[in-house]
Amino acid sequence: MLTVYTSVHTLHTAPHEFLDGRLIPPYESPARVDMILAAIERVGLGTMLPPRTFGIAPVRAVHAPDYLDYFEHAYARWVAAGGDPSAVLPSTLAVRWMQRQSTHPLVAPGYYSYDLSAPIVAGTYQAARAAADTALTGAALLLEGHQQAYALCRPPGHHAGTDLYGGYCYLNNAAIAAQFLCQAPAPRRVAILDIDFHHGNGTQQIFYARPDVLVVSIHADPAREYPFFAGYADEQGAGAGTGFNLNIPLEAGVDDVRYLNVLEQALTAVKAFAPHYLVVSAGFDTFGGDPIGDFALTSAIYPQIGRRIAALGLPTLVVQEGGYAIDALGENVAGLLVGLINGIVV
Ligand code: SP5
Ligand code: ZN
Repeated sequence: MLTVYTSVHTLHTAPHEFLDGRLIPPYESPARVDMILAAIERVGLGTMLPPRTFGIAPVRAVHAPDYLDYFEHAYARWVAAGGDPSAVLPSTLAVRWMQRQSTHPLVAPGYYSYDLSAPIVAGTYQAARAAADTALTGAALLLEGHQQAYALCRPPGHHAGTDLYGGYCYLNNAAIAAQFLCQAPAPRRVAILDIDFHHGNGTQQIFYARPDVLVVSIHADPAREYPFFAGYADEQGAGAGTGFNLNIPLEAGVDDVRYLNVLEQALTAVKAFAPHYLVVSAGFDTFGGDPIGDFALTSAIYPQIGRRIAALGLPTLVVQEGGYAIDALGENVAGLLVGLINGIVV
């Protein structure tokens, strides 16, 4: 499996996050990547490539210019204005009938983010850009004829929308890669399958009115789990995109048998769309041991998920999203990748 990776992700290390009123150590940490790298080496999964640099254009194809300008300069401007140097985190959020713009360095974070779990530190922008380049490199490998690639992205991306960040996500790596695949060389249909425990609200928003990108997400019912305010089954797309967004919200305690059943349903929708490319937003917080998930999947399921995805026979880019059971994360990721390799139809 061609794996795209760079150590630039270490420039992003959040000092903390807020959860249920408590300031706690971040679940999303650089150690996650160390575990994944170690497992990939252990299993001997093959070639590791550094990302190429694509510049800002493919990022701008997904995210708003004012959002990118804010994000690039957020930390320096925050510190210069007297914000705590440990990280950018807003005190006031723009919600519902209070959505006027503010460019004040201490206030803009509350306009561009929607929760208190995505702090910005000095290297966050650079790390997020490197993660986007990592996903784009994986997409380029598909365009060059490779059947599969794995983008070891960090920070993750699927909660980031066109102009909004949160949930440990700043730039939507999977969406940026999918958009890149849509355009080159001719118009193409791309399916995104999101198997992170949490609904991919950012990805949904980015492609909600688009008929050329199918978004399918299997996740914890938002009535009970993050991101709470999106991810219901009746969110099916808008305008020309109606029918091209499929949410499959699930109950707590989902086990391997139940999950594979639901996966079949998701894969049937992907197949019916007949995409040219598949992008998988791969989160591993579906694992039973995950500290912030409530599914009951075992490590044995990930190779089976990989096999079934590969059986679609589509050029497939796997983009790393969540997964916080650090001790099992490497095994689970490697399991998915091994399943993908073994499932290739010849
Ligand atoms: C990329 C990704 O997986 N982001 C997830 C962000 C989730 N942040 C909020 C977590 C809420 C957890 N609540 C349940 C705690 C159970 N002990
Ligand atoms: Zn997640």
